[in-house]
Amino acid sequence: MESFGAVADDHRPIVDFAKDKNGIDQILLRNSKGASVKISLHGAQVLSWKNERGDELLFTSSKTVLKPPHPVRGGIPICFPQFGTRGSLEQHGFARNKIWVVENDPPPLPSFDPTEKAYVDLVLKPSDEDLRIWPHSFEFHLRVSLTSDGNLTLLSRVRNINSKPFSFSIAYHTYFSISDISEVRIEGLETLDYLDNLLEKERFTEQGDALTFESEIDRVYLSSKDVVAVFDHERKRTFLIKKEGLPDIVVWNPWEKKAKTLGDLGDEEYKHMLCVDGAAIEKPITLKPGEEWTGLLDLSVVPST
Ligand code: TA6
Repeated sequence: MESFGAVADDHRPIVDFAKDKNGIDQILLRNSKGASVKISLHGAQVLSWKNERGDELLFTSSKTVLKPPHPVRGGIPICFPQFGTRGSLEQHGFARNKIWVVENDPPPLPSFDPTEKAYVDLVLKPSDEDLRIWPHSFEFHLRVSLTSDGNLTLLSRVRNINSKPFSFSIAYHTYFSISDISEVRIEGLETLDYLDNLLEKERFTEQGDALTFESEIDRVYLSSKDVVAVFDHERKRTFLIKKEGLPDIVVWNPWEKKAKTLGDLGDEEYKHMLCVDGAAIEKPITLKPGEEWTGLLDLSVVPST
């Protein structure tokens, strides 16, 4: 398993590198208060996000397969260039099953203050095989940051590298660790329309109060506000999901019956996870040659009663 060496001193964030048991590079970000984020180059998948007390904030199944081409059942798999299944692409696209590359000289980002964040820049460019499956020349630049306050941010830039125009959908399939699905509610989705994946993507309208959970849920909420809150009553903590360029929110919990069909999820583990994903699904993003899309996902945790 990986072991990271450097120790954050009182003044600067740390970026450290190691390899997992399959020899795949992982990056560990740490801030001066002791919070941390771990990312695998396999899929540029965030595997862990811990607060300064060392509490794990993301869910990872005890039965996950930590070996490509399987995406890890947990953390934050990046679903690109599509969410769901359509055409020749695999479920949720190929980006989460590819090895990304650390980028030392990314395209410049305005008004970014490196002194107050631990961050790593990763990039995915299509292989010849990818171009056969999805014939569009793109670059996906991803900056994963851990702020001095312990927020986890994913800043994505997808660029059309002089290919013909193409469209993509995207979702950051975020598995939040929760005390129990019966203790959780989501605020910020009230009165929104949603597509119900359990009912052939039929369109419905959410009622006027917070979303709670009594059974399997698999929905794409449309044109949501740029802040959504996930309250965990038992743990007295609230996840805040802030986003830009990501109009939709996916909410997914497989519940008992579906959980039993997932070989990489424990039968009872559905109780301790909830996916609430910043996404752009209903209206895929179209890029002309040379155009670039930017999306930001900013996750934080605040105490709540
Ligand atoms: O809406 C979320 C969803 O599409 C569910 O239908 C379920 O398939 C989930 O993603 C997990 O997908 P995965 O390919 O990671 O097993």
